[in-house]
Amino acid sequence: MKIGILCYPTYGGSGIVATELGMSLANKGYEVHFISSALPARLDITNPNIFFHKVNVQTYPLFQYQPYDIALSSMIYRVVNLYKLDILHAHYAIPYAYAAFTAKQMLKVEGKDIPLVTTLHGTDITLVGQHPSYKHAVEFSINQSDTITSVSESLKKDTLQFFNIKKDIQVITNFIDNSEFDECVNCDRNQFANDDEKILIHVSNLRPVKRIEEVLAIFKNVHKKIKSKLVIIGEGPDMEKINQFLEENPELIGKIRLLGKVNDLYKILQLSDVFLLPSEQESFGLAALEAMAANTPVISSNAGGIPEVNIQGETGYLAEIGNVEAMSNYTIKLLSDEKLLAKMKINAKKQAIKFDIKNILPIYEKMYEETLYRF
Ligand code: GMT
Repeated sequence: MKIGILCYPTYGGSGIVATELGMSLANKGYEVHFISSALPARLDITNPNIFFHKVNVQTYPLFQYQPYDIALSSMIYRVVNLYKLDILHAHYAIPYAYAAFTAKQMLKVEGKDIPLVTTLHGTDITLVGQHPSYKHAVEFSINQSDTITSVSESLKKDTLQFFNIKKDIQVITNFIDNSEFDECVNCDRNQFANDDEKILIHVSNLRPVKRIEEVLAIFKNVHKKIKSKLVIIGEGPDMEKINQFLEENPELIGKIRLLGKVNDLYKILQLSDVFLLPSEQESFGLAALEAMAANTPVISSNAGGIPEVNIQGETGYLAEIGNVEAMSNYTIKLLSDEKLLAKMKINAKKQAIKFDIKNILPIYEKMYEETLYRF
């Protein structure tokens, strides 16, 4: 089967899921064509079954906004024709489902067509997609997809609540390749903390929805009771809030490490004791799953699909969105009880194994086959 994957190339969750899915399919012998504005961050282009097609946007002074979606539709149309693709898989409704629909119309004029799968990832439904300036086109293009999948039950529910969707939505969760989380060799915990200190970690794109100010507030509370350090990985618009916090809390300077984007994320997760995820919205929480695969329990909010991944009292603890006190108390409880921490680390890993790529990839394969069969 020849599959075209349309995705964002950046470190965001949807791009990572699309890339890891495509690479796993390529390893199984599928021919996978990535269509994106840049080479996806984790894509191994040396695999002979993987092809990358860059969407070229020509800039022209007349345009205040360059017409990316037209260039994208054009590229999808060209790749489908040139490489005789069997199926298209759009990751994130905006603009991928819409651009793929347009490409399908171009093909139809020539008496051809191709089935389209759209995977909804989260903010395309819960945040951006609902905005009046996008809503109608998003709803239309989701309904025009031949198969719709969402990454959690919670996102499916939100999609059905916010949009008038006329087709079934299949839930196929995020996944993780546990083989990439082998025992940590040459891992030096002392790079981040002294032997008597615990390591708290947060990984995100530091957008407002991640509530970095709550990560900092939780750490402040925890640090009063437990010797600890906070490691923050990622870059984004709310980075400035961290500096502001340090200006207001100079006693914590040197206790918080901001690492930006890193290549050895798994290694650092494996060195950590607890992962903080107080998000306001989270369709699934891939970052939490990555932490669990690295034996790290999660203290989180109960937003969106997080409770489908982080299990209360088993793999970590959850509290109402915004309840910093509860999340702080849970973290203190966990970090001050070595037995509990050891047990939750094991439980976290067990949970990550349930979401292993080996279990989820066959669901995607079956979904492609069924889509082709129905088409
Ligand atoms: O979390 C982000 O802001 C990135 C975003 C994306 O679209 O790239 O992630 C979303 O998709 C991930 C993969 O399916 C999910 O695990 C994240 O929970 C989801 N983020 C939100 O819903 C905020």
